[in-house]
Amino acid sequence: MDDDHVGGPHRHLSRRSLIATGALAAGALGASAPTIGTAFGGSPARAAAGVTKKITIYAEQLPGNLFGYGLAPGQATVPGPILEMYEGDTLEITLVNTTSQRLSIHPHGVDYSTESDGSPFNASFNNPGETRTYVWRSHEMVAAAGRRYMPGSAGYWHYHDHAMGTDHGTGGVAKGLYGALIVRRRGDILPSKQFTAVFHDMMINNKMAPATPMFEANLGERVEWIAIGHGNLFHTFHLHAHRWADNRTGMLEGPSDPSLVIDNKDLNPGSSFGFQVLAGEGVGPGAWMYHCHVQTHSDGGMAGIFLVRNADGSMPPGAEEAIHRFQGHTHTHGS
Ligand SMILES: [Cu+2]
Repeated sequence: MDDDHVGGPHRHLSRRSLIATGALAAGALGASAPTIGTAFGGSPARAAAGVTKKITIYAEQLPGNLFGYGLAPGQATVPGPILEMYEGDTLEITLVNTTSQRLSIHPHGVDYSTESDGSPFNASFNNPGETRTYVWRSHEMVAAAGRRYMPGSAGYWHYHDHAMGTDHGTGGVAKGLYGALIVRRRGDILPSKQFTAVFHDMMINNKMAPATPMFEANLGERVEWIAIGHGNLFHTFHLHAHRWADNRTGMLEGPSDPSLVIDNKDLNPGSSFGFQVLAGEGVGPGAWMYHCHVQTHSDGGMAGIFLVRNADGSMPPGAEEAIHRFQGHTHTHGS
């Protein structure tokens, strides 16, 4: 994955993905990984054969009473960087707390010890100014006795603070300490662009329309969305003119894949999902909306634009006008 084309030129879309070249190399070697499946009758499950990737994340205070995670000093964003690993990989995160607040980083979906839990309950957090290492492990699907398959770690997950404000990180989450965590299965198709949309209270990525992110892609580009819910409200994520399969990847495995095809999905606090679409497939370029489908929420500012440009990157007819209408649109900012 190339950082340069993840996110595009707009600052609020800036993302840095963390697919390590080492992880990609390990993926290429996956076919020769030791299998434990034969012991259970030739299952496709494999033992973990991953790599350990070490990264440093800086938690910083941002303008507007926000906080963010970043991969370098001064680079913190809301949401934080998209963190990625392959099943079997380990992510060793050195979290540098540059703030005057107690905080941590707590993942969903992966394996960790109590020391890496990120909760004050387990005395696992960074005091102000403190640096602490958190270790996130992951594993592949394994076959257990009786031919039942125990799930691997692959999924569209997320991470967030679990220590600022309260023992649950309520203050840190409210102020932007959250981001997407993707665990891929070896062989998964990689996207060319990635968007994180966090529905949190009455905001998307801690912003209300028309300041919500405008996600941009060219016609036909393979775009990956990661949707995350936070806060205290029930939300539904809806994307105009695109649809996906309600399964792990958002893609159908074949013509008879029974996965439901949807264009709207519940996005409740703590939940997350992801999917890939080909931008504008079957519908063409244009300024398409994404929004919360709880009506008072979309009216209140939980809406944004998915701008699908022409394949050559030029603006399609009507898109500028639609964007201007959106930006001049009045939102009730009610709840
Ligand atoms: Cu909502």
